[in-house]
Amino acid sequence: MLRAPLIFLRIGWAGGALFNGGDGIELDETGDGSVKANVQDSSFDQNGPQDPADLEDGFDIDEAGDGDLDCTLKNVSASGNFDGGIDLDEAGDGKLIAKAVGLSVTGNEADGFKTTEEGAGDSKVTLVGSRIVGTTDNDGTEFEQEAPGTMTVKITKTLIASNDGQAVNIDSDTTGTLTLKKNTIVDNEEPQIDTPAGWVIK
Ligand SMILES: [Ca+2]
Ligand SMILES: [Ca+2]
Ligand SMILES: [Ca+2]
Ligand SMILES: [Ca+2]
Repeated sequence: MLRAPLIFLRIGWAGGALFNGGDGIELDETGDGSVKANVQDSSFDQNGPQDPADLEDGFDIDEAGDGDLDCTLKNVSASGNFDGGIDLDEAGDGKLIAKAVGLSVTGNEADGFKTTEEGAGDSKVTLVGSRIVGTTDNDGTEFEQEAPGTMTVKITKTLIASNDGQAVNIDSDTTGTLTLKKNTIVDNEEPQIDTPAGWVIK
């Protein structure tokens, strides 16, 4: 039996990508396999100005077809990018798992931290001890989920402040649970927490 291929991305020890014209990191996977990313102590700042009609992100992973996207970020910075800070997309069959601890996302133009799950599969997002501050033209965080599947978002000990949009924008056509504990959520431009009808907020 053939095993589905796996792309394993590992960046650490003061790695990263700074001051690039395009994305800091862009990884597009389109086959049957999964993407597993483990990134720590790295910075993806000030990227993306090259094409004014298509500005780009600090850290951008797209997974498509069968397979999962599983991304862990520890002590990562994605700030001052000309589009979004962190942008994780899973499509087709498979689930999205995103965990960020000590993430610092400041002064990006678009969403600071965004995840998207499409097609069959669940979505689980965990954000701990992080700073999501000062987007200039979009939400602090945005989490998207498409049926079928369920979604769990848990945000703990995180500052979400002064973003030019919503603090937490959940766009889901399925049920889900948002858990918020010990966060500071202040001075965002639009109503600060936005969840779909029927969601459970703890
Ligand atoms: Ca795939
Ligand atoms: Ca997939
Ligand atoms: Ca999926
Ligand atoms: Ca789904």
